[in-house]
Amino acid sequence: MRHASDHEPLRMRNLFVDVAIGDWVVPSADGERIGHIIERTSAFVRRASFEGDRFEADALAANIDVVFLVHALGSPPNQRRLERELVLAFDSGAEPAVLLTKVDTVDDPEPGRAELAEVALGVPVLLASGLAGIGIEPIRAYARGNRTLAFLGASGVGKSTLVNALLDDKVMDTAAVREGDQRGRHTTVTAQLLRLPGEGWLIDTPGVRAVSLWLSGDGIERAFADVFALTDGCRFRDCKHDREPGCAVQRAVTAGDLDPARLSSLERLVAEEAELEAEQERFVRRGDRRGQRRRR
Ligand SMILES: Nc1nc2c(ncn2[C@@H]2O[C@H](COP(=O)(O)OP(=O)(O)OP(=O)(O)O)[C@@H](O)[C@H]2O)c(=O)[nH]1
Ligand SMILES: [Mg+2]
Ligand SMILES: [Zn+2]
Repeated sequence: MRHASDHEPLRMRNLFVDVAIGDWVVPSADGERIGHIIERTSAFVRRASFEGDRFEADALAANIDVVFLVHALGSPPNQRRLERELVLAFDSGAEPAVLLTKVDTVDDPEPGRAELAEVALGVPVLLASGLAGIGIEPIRAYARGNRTLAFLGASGVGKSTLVNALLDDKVMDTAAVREGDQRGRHTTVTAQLLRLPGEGWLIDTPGVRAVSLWLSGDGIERAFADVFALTDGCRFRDCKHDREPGCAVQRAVTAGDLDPARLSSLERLVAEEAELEAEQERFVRRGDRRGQRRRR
């Protein structure tokens, strides 16, 4: 059995096998291909792309224990992006945490932290700076018990800089973000699994622009537990939370207890998920028909 992080096995990537960083693979008898992938304990999976009618999953990391959703302080807090990431993180089977980097770039991290913590219910929010060496130990503590951590986030938020701080070594290349919009330059191009000093493993991933949903388990329900809790108070069981009388969700919006943007975000994600499920059904049916034709 070999770990997909060793560069050699990664080159065995065969067609139609979706092998991700962190996967354990069994080589074929001739050692040329991947025989099979050991069942994953967790995986952070997004939809491969927005466009086209291709129904494809993209596993960003597998067999992780803790997935850190990395955002940079100093850039405008992006609640909508974090919500999507949390859905995928809850569905991954790993434990989610939010990691706010570049704490050295702001006078007061509190406003940015509070805004993101608002949508990260029951999820720890850590502050750190890879460059200034702040908040490194608490991250390392998550690796105790030889656990595997993974960093996920947009390009330029400072994932690799943190990796270097955690490893006490410049293992990963980093590059300056663009002036003005703080966008990264996609410096990290392949995911890497690295050994942490002492114990544990760390996966650095290339920054991803789009976080499209993949088929969800209870990720949406968990990421939006506050809104789902409200729906219990709606008068009608089939309430659409739109203009029905006695809607507890709309009541919360009116009272200022629920951000209408968060509600729209939830609706968008539910719709995206429904579309994905419908697409999958079409895909399965097409597959069935093809199978039947072959049998005739
Ligand atoms: N001031 C400050 N700058 C940081 C910090 N962390 C990273 N940076 C800078 O932000 C830029 C991008 O950092 P990277 O670590 O390469 O970002 P990344 O998330 O790995 O980006 P990709 O590999 O493109 O996904 C670099 O210029 C870093 O020096 C920090 O804590 N404070
Ligand atoms: Mg990087
Ligand atoms: Zn309602």
